[in-house]
Amino acid sequence: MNVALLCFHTLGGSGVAAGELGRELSRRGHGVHFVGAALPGRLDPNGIRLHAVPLEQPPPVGTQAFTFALAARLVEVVQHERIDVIHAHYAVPHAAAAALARAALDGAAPPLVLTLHGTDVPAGDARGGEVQLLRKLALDAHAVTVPSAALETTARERLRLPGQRRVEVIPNFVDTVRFSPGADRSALAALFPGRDLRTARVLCHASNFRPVKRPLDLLHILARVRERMPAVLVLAGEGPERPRAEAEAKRLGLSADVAFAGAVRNLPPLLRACDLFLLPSAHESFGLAALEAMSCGVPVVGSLTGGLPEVVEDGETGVLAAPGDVDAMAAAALRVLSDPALRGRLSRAARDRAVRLFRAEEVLLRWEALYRRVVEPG
Ligand code: GMT
Repeated sequence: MNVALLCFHTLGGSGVAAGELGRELSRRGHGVHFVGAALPGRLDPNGIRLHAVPLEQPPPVGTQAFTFALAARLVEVVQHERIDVIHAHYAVPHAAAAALARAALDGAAPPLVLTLHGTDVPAGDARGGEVQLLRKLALDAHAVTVPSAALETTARERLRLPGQRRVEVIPNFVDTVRFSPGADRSALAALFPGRDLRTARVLCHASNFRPVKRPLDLLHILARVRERMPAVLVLAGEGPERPRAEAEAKRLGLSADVAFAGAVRNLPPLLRACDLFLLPSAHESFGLAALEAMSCGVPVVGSLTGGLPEVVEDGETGVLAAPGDVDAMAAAALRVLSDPALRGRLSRAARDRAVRLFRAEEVLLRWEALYRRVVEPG
């Protein structure tokens, strides 16, 4: 099958998920065509085509009209590459551009699969026009998917979707071979040069540092853990809240114990080197970073919110507490880090859950079945 994938290329869960999907589809012999500004951050171009659409469009299209340029490119890609299915990750701009392209292609338009990732579902107080547009996109798509049952409920409610509009839960997945457990801690050497970390516990977090990730909570958790045991924190990723996080680390006197690793392309060696993954977000529709940590055998302490409990089994593969409850998360982190038997049990269960429920090979079968269903309905 030839699949046109539209997604964000910047670091962030939806782009990572779409990139991993492209990689796996290509591995399985499908034609993979990304249409967008760039390939998703972590993806190697081997065997994968990028049909580039510069973010900055020259006049008269202008800088604000990326959606239009994306739709125009998609029309050409469909016409030249015998595309069987368009898969848009995130409603705006990707499904919006796909809908525009499909309108222009008319009878020759391939079916559209829309995957909602969470922050593209309108907030409870969103304007009526926005809800109406997103609702129309969801109703017109040939299939709508979400990564968690929690997001299905929210999407149905906020978009006022009728019962007959099927919304399929297809979880994000992880390459359990690449993201595997191991004892190698050498990835930490460059982050804490000259530091002997043999007795220190290593906490870790990866995200795009948006406010929803509550990055300051990470530092407050570390501060509490540090009162009881030597510990350091590795923060992977880039985003708008990073400067505030750096300032808070300094204010708390933690600068030497916090490493800002920036955008990390090769995450598994870093995850493997860590004892605990933190995800204290205000909200998560899934929590792909937590799944990748679990696949490396790293337990998770995070927020009891959205779809995260569908990934992290509370008490079995990590510990979840109310978003913002730093005391509870710090207490959980201390419990796990000071009890090797408990940490070992959570670690094994985390890896086991990732392999059992979220293995790339299994989830890919569901994507292939869904593509077949929309390409050859009935
Ligand atoms: O969490 C982010 O800031 C990135 C965001 C995105 O849209 O790229 O991630 C969302 O999609 C991911 C992939 O499905 C999920 O794992 C994240 O939980 C979800 N983020 C939120 O719901 C806040």
